[in-house]
Amino acid sequence: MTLKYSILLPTYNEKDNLPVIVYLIHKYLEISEIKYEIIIIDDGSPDGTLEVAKQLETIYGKDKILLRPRGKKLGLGTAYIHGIKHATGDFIVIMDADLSHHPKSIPEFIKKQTEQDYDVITGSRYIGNGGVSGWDFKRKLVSCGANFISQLLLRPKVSDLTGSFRLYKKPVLEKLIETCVSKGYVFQMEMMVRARQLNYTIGEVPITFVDRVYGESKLGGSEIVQFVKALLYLFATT
Ligand SMILES: Nc1nc2c(ncn2[C@@H]2O[C@H](COP(=O)(O)OP(=O)(O)OP(=O)(O)O)[C@@H](O)[C@H]2O)c(=O)[nH]1
Ligand SMILES: *[C@@H]1O[C@H](CO)[C@@H](O)[C@H](O)[C@H]1NC(C)=O
Ligand SMILES: [Mg+2]
Repeated sequence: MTLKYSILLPTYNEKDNLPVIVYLIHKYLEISEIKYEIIIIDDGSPDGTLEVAKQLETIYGKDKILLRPRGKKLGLGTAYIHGIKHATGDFIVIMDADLSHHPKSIPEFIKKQTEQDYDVITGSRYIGNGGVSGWDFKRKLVSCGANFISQLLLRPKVSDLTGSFRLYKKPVLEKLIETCVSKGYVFQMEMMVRARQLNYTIGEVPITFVDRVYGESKLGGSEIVQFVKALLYLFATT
């Protein structure tokens, strides 16, 4: 039996990025002979992302591209939950659609997963030849700082806590989502902390994170305050 991988792509105003990311996923997974489906969860993007997605559905076929749109912007956390409900794969890959996460890593995640039958594989900017590209000093400082403090407080033995490029066994992801309480930025971090608590095995693969080309970054003061609050909450309750 061939294993199937469901790739969740949540989108909000990604009309320029979506055709590129879908093409790259197709390219890298076809050459590795990996069976997959792409689930696009668009939240009523005003830029017409859904129209672009419909064209992609025609090009690649309804078995490869599944459109599961929602009427309005309801947030990333619930977008994943919505996507998982429609996933038919044995594994779920979660990634951003803005080209920050390169699809060439997916076959590497899969290879790593099969090595020791890991429950979760996480992309890491902080091991091996992983890294970031296109970030200014402030963004690097905030990201490294957030990761460092989280490591110190939570000790999860995962080098990149705040990343969001990951592969999960489907039942493991369902269990983790059920267990997690937080929303927003800290959600990814809590997933790793809970995974450790539940004794799931986690493998790491180095990735290079590339800053989005189109659109502004949303990381501001209020996100940082929110992050610290949520971090302290996790620290106090786990
Ligand atoms: N469906 C859905 N997708 C979203 C929502 N918010 C963000 N996304 C998508 O989730 C992914 C990650 O969001 P980004 O906006 O890139 O967040 P980020 O990487 O922290 O910030 P940037 O610096 O702007 O890249 C992208 O593919 C977005 O299009 C939402 O409310 N609903
Ligand atoms: C995880 O493993 C530890 C140590 O072996 C054990 O004490 C704990 O009960 C386990 N937790 C779960 C949820 O299985
Ligand atoms: Mg992004």
